[in-house]
Amino acid sequence: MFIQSLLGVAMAVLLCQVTLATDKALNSDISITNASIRILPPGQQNTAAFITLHNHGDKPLYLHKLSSSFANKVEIHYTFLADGMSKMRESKNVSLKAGETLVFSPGQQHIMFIGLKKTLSEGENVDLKLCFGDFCQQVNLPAISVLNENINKNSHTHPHHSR
Ligand SMILES: [Cu+2]
Repeated sequence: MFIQSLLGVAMAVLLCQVTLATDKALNSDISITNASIRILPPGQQNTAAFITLHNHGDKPLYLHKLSSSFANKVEIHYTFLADGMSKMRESKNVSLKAGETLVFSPGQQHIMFIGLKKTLSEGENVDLKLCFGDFCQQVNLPAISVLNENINKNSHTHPHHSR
């Protein structure tokens, strides 16, 4: 009898966990900090944005789409060295495990705004939409001139997608 009720409880707990695991991810599972977008000298078509994402939910989140009203295209890029030059390439299938923090920072993995539609001015808020699985999160990126950037003095800009 005792064993049976114990089994019943165990089953209930198990079923409960299964139900939780299939629940949809919530917006509250992601927190966004240290957001900014870089203002480059006039004439640049592309720029980089930086952000820290933290998944405090209990399921992995897949960042599968980024967009902004300020750019034709928004991509995630990673940087690498080739022939002594810093290069970058699009990073696909970006995900955050449960509890994971993902940092986009100057000279490292970053968010690339391609084909800027407007000239950015200091302090202006640039919208960015990040879509994870079945929900999207909107964030405002304050624009900061590359000259005022003090996060990483060693960071440098490089021609992007030039031929
Ligand atoms: Cu880039």
